[in-house]
Amino acid sequence: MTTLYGVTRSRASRNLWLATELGITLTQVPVIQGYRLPDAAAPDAPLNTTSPAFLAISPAGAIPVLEDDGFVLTESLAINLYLARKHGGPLAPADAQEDALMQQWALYGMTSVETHTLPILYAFAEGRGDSAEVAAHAAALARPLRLLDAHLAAQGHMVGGRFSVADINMAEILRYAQPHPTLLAGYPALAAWLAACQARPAFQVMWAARDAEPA
Ligand SMILES: N[C@@H](CCC(=O)N[C@@H](CS)C(=O)NCC(=O)O)C(=O)O
Repeated sequence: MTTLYGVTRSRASRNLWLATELGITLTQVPVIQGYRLPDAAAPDAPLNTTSPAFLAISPAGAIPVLEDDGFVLTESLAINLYLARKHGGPLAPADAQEDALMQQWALYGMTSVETHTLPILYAFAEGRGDSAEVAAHAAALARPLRLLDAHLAAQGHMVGGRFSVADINMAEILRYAQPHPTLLAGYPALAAWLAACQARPAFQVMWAARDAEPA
């Protein structure tokens, strides 16, 4: 059995999207972020990232976590790369070079892009969309967004000229910037690619499940 710990309103969304693309079933255990609860330690609190039972599975105390027949893996992008490789097909790397490129983009996305898109998501959710903090993160994104726009204009997709796990990983990272009304519009190839990714039926399945969860 393959279990995914994490509510859909978390980075588990990228794993759930991939699972639907792959046609595999992940048994989802909806562990919620402790900080979203009024009292994460209360005896009647739902299973959350501070629950001893969850920490016993993953001492890192963050979601998502994958458990695949006893094999435990953290880090949402590593989980996606593992699932893609395990199940194969066009979503997975075709050779060692594609594998390396998919890792390269995952690391770039996590270190150079998500560090700026996630604060933008939070700021808009908390009514701070016009803050200096958002402006600073938007400015810091200029170089990565230029790079990604040129890459997508030339290649159409992140790796191998086809839709793959690398597109899911980067699209989910960029989704966090979408509450910003103008940021992505200046990058037409990127914006068109992101719209196409999010028009995929598997994304829509994940998005409907996310919407069905309490905010
Ligand atoms: N780099 C990690 C980040 C994991 C992470 O921070 N997850 C958040 C939810 S998206 C979390 O569990 N936060 C709970 C907490 O910090 O207590 C990944 O991509 O999986």
